[in-house]
Amino acid sequence: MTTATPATQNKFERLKSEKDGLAVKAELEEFARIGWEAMDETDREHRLKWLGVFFRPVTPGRFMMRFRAPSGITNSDQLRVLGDIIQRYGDEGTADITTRQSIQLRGIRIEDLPDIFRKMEAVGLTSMQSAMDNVRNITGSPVAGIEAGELYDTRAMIQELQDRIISKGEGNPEFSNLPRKFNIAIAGCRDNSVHAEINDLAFVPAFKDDVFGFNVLVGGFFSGKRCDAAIPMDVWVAPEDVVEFSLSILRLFRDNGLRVNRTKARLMFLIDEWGIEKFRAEAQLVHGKTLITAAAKDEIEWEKRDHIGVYPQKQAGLNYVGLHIPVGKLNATDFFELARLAEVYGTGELRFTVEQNAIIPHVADAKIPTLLSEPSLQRFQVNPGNLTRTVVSCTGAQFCNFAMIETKQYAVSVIDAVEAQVDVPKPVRIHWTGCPNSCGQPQVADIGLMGVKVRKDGKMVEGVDIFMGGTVGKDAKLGEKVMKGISIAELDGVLVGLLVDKFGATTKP
Ligand code: SRM
Ligand code: SF4
Repeated sequence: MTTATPATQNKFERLKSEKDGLAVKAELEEFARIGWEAMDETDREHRLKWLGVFFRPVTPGRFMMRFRAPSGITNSDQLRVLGDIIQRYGDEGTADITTRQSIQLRGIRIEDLPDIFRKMEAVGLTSMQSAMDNVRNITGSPVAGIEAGELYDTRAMIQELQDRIISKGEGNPEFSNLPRKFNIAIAGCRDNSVHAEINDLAFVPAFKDDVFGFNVLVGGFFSGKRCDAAIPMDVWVAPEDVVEFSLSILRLFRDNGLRVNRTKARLMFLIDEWGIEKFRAEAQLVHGKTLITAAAKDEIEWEKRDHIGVYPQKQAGLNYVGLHIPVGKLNATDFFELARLAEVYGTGELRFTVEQNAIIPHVADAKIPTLLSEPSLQRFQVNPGNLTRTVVSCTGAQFCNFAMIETKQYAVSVIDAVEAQVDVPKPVRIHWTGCPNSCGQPQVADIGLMGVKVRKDGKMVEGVDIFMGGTVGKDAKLGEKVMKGISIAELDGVLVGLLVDKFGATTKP
């Protein structure tokens, strides 16, 4: 492992070498007994994140928990446990669907953690290794296994990969000390509903000599300092080798990734240092077998879809129903309601999307009209406006101390204001992110909004820089900054102008 010498170690490398993050799992009862204020600061603010538990400087004493949902898949038993966990915290108990198809809960008290972990285990929920220098939730098509046009059902391989990386939720020291976070996406559909190009490791469907498999992309990432789309590795992997190949890349990154400067520790910097040919050759050595060169083209041919609405499944007589969850926000009652809907109308399964929405699969044709008449579908709509349906937003200032601005509330109020002024002929994907870390992925949006402070009339106010030109799916490309320092007060007018000029919108009388 290329570990910096102690003198040059950054703070995070030092804290990892002093004590593995996973070690705090055995100390949960003790933390619950002594309370958050008495805890060792490094355990509280950093190592707990190896269990998916985040100290929030904005709400001290009220922790956030990030769960894993491989391919975004969950079920009604898990939803009830999630609702149950936050119900006891009243208004402070809230939740968000994330831009990696998982769930975050808020309001958590340290004294409840042992009980929460027991409840999670009983329904197969895990939050292990969902933060810090670990592999994050693995994204997959939210309609895997049910989509008529899919090329490969990736659910089992994504679950197996997660199980191997975190030892089925036990926590796995083999992958608990990566140089930095690591994102993996596996696409089995033609529309790239996983944002392959912004992951450190991505698999996109491709036929090699008429055999189905995946072309591999590596090094995609966003950070405050640099954003890059993943680049082709010139490797094609058969489906049965995806899990082992991914583990080989993780071992390669773990043992060779740069660890001195944290802002240069993502996989792309190792690729920069080595060049892609050497990276490929070293990966082959770790993997222990000859890598196959990439297929000439991949099968990502469709425009991105949002899955909102009612769609027939490949299983005759069944449908999946995509519900719009405004900016991904849920409370305890919402979890219970989604669990009920999933059980009454489907099989109890519910899936999350990277657009922070939810899908109920397996709804029989005959049940569709009654489902659509459910009162909760007034809020979780199947046919929202062309702007509302595609809004994505990161956490923002309400809970994130990196944020330059509030995001989720503006995402709703500004889009409401814009939708009142224009008719937009087709969905325009607008993504909000509170700071350059880009958790809300403004660079993959039609219009991306990144929070900044703006000087107006001698005062600093909240505002955004505007990105445009991001495309996902076929010919994916990252968007670029086109306008700077637009205050929130003037934003709806600026967006109306852009929508009319660039997206064929017409102003309402
Ligand atoms: Fe993120 C840090 C929230 C997806 C890039 N991200 C954070 C922290 C943990 C910062 C903090 O401690 O406050 C945020 C927690 C705020 C909170 O209380 O919720 C945070 N990131 C999120 C989520 C919840 C945004 C959302 O509203 O959905 C997403 C959780 C995904 C998940 O389920 O695991 C989230 N973050 C992303 C993505 C998008 C993606 O993965 O597709 C990115 C860009 C892609 C990437 O990572 O390359 C992203 N987050 C970052 C970065 C910049 C990474 C870097 O290399 O510098 C940071 C800062 C860091 O890690 O030091 C960060
Ligand atoms: Fe926080 Fe910035 Fe990420 Fe938004 S983009 S969640 S403000 S770190």
